[in-house]
Amino acid sequence: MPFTTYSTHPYKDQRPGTSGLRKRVEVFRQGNYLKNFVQSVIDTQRELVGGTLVLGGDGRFFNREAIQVILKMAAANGVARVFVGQGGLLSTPAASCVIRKYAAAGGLILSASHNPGGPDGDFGIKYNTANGGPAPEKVTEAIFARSLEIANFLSSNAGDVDIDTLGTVMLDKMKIEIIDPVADYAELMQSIFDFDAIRALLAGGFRMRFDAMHAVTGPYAVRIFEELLGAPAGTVINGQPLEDFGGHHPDPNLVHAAELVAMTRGADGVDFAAASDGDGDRNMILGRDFFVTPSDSLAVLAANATLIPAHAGGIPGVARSMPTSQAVDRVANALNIACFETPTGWKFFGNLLDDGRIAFCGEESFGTGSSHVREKDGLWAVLAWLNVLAARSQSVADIVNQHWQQYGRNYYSRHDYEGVSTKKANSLMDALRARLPSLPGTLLEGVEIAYADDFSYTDPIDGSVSAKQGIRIGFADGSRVVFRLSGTGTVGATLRVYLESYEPDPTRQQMETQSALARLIAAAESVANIASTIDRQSPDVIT
Ligand code: VG1
Ligand code: CO
Repeated sequence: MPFTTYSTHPYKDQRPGTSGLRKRVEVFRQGNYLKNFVQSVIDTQRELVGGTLVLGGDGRFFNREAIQVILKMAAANGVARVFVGQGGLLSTPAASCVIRKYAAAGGLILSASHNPGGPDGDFGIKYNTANGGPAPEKVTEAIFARSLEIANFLSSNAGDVDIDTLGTVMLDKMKIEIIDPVADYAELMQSIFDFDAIRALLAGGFRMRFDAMHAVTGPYAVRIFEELLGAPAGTVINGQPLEDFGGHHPDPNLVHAAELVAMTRGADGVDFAAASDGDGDRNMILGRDFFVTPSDSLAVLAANATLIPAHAGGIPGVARSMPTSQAVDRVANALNIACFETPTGWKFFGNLLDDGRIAFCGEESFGTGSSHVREKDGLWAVLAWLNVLAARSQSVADIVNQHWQQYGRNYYSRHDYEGVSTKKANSLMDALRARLPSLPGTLLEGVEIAYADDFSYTDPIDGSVSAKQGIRIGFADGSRVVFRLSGTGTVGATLRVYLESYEPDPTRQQMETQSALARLIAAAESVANIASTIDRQSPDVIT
């Protein structure tokens, strides 16, 4: 017998959320938790049998162990070939690139994204389909349903595989190709951007830093920025992937990338700085003394798309997740191209990208990307900005300020209340839902509510409907407050309150964001009674 069967324990709480299955490491290590998920994927995604699987992760604690488990299960289940990133590494966008390039049936990506790692941190796994994108809801629902009923799984008795040496090895009858995790991705980037122009920019005294946050993008950034584009050694900081990310949150925002932000301050500040998250799909963009919000970043890149060689002929359309600011809508309107509003989560962009309706898309949560892969892509966003900066020979601040003058500024902020009791968070949302029909036409903090709804999305390509995606309250002056609960947290519930106002007048575009949004912050409190319902006086994180 080439393999053994074991009994499994179905875990009823493992429904994959916004972005795959995410739990504490200790949960993944208990019993057959990981194996149950993997067998459920193989049982429901039958194209894997006799097909090709892509496998890699962000290098966090348990990554290497999980890869060995998955390889043995893939072999016993009849997967024909697996591409594994050397050392078990593949960033999320690179995995998407490799799935597409080698026409794999799908991929398993090991990451809990920006959540902390280490033995006491989080682990995660997600399945991407043949288009390179996150599994759509009908696939994740099928995997979940299967996980509740499976009684056994298949695993080879073979020993561990050396995943650190490039080349081909066999595991029973399955072929394993250990690939350079960077090569295919770097080649794709060179086919999109003007590397010569960026090389000239970096050779001309322009100073940049990239913070890999001890996560997966380190090797990618060193190869692309320092080796291919000639940036000086030291341009990439925290470039060594570590199992616990050096004890930090690999989350590229103003709080967790404070060291990088400090490098952009004052007369000695660098011209450009950027950071990426655990699995390399998020990005933060900074200029000297300047933070570009992710919503503005998407709008600016869309407005400047034709400066990027791959998009010189223009883009067909753009998309943003519902809570993302409407800055990009104004650009789409001016360019007379399509603009789609989708639920939170990259999977909702997949059909629009596959169908050629959009080329750029983004989320307020530091996610930006394009049609080159089916995941958001941190380094793509950084290269897109470098390409625009090289073509325009202006500072980051000048480019964004000019953008606001032309299109108006969408002041934007997200307030997160973390680790809230699930019961209280649900009761806040339920109470709001109950009030929705009575809100339109009433005044809140002196401004009339134009509409109030629970966002529902009908996919224009396959007609699938995703309901209850977050509560939108829109005001007559174009401002908005959005309420939704996170689908990626691992402790209690996280309430996210998204605030946005529009300012067309250039003389009022230089306010501090929280002051500019003060009226909306008060409106959010008065409509949802946040403080009393969830027992919190102020948000835990403001971005
Ligand atoms: C968060 C973000 C969402 C993003 C998701 C996955 O989800 O808000 O925009 O798509 O994380 O990001 P939630 O449900 O917690 O709000 V990540 O970088 O997996 O990769
Ligand atoms: Co991520």
